[in-house]
Amino acid sequence: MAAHDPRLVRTLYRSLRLIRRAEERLAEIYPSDKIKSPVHLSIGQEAASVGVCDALEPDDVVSATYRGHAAYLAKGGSLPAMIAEMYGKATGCAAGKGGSMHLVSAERHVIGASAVVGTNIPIAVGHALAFRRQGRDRVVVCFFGDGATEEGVFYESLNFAALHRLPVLFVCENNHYAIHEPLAKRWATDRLGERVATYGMKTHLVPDADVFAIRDGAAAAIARMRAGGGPEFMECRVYRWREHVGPNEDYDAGYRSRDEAVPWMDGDQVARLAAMLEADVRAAVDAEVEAEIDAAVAFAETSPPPAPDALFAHVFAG
Ligand SMILES: Cc1ncc(C[n+]2csc(CCOP(=O)(O)OP(=O)(O)O)c2C)c(N)n1
Ligand SMILES: [Mg+2]
Repeated sequence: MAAHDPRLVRTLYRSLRLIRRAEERLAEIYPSDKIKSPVHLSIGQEAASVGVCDALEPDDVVSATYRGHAAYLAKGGSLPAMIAEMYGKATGCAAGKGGSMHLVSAERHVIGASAVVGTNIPIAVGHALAFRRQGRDRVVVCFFGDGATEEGVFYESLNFAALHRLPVLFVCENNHYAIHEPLAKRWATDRLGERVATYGMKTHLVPDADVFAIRDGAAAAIARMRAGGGPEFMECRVYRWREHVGPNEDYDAGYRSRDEAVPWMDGDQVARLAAMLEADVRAAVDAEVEAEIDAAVAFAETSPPPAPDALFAHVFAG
């Protein structure tokens, strides 16, 4: 296999490592009750967001879910604003009103997320329709989970996007579970790409969370989309290492075993890319990441809470 460009390895590693370490820190902080919202961690799943977002231009749009820390950060969303948001502070990316499930970054074109499964999909398609009508070559990436593919609106959105050849890359982060329900109890076949292909779009499967395969697949799809090739679909199989919601592991909860997780942990992309770097490069990245996280936590801790009258801003009724 050809060696990967060391600059690319460094870039992807930095993003993977930042997301991993930020979420590990959030998990440590969580029991203190400083974080005022539920947290759905992406630990173990980071490669999907990092690989895809590396293939995007700054102006491209990302639409994520309530499990959205990784996509928000991979697209360049501010870490201090993310942690402040989780603390419910005025400096949060949604002014402290949304919490972990509603990350947003207008500057980085991360559109507002929703806790309602599947609802970001038609909104992402709407953005792609707007770009098409404006004659712009910006693209939209829409992230969602395997459970979201069971929502009717997923299929309506595929159909509409394919019919109008809209520039949207649908990315399913298939972590094999919707809360505690495994795929085998939900789908008669796991051939998701084949189902999607019948709507008239190219589909891709990355079965092992390989961040380079995800990045290269996304880059090729996005280049075709910019040239008017219409939507594409990518399934990234990943594994959620922690509980569905919250900071802990839950291998004793009765719905899965640690044995199932072991091959995914052995294939961890953060460790894989760390091992590809020269020791001094890796140490420098790690130190930068820790300093960035320390500063972001300090920012959240010292930021003011929203003023009481902020309750009446951004509401429909006066
Ligand atoms: C429309 C809707 N139905 C049910 C729920 C409850 N719910 C929250 S997360 C979730 C699981 C979704 O699984 P998946 O799409 O695979 O995403 P994951 O949490 O695995 O990232 C469900 C059913 C919801 N939030 N919205
Ligand atoms: Mg899932």
